[in-house]
Amino acid sequence: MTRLDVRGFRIFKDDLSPKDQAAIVDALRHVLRAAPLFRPVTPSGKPMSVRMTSAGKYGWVSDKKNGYRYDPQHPSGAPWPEIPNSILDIWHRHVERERLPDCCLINYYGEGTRMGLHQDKDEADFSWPVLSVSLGDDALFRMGGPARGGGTESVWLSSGDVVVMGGDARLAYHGIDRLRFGSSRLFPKGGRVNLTMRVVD
Ligand code: MD6
Ligand code: FE
Repeated sequence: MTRLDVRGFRIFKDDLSPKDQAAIVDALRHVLRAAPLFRPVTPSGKPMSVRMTSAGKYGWVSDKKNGYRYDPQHPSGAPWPEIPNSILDIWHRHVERERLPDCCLINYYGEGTRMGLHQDKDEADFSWPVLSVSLGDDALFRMGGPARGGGTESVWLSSGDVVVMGGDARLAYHGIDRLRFGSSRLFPKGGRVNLTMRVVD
């Protein structure tokens, strides 16, 4: 079985119409005003190349002193803004169990940005899926298995695509190798935004 057929990895190409995408971008402008993008630093002291912020009860943050974690506050000390309804609607459409996500992590990829292979494992309950929304430029998503060093497989994600990682895929290693910078017109200056919704507690 190939990696991308792993039970629990689901990709919905063009799940969001151009109109849906524009509405989400609009809602994100308000979120970014309340919670500006920042550059997290890994526990080993390296600044990440993506810039991030969050909405919801918790945001995902990292710095050298305290490492990777969920925090109820933006690094500025302000609480995170609420997750916009236009984004929660996507969760409700794909996740049957009745609970809202606690966090919508917002990742911004500029030209040359990548994200190394990682697992999402700072959450308490892996029976909840992580739902990801791609907006803007195409990105090459790579997925492996539950351990580092196994085989991997890649797929291009485009604006409006939704990925659900649950079940056996929930703890699979994954990352973004590169962008096709400027491939989308959604953001006038190019780039990609990836939203991931998570249940944290
Ligand atoms: C990205 N995505 O698409 C990075 N994590 O930019 C993720 O790291 C991710 O797509 C958990 C579940 C789905 C994802
Ligand atoms: Fe991830």
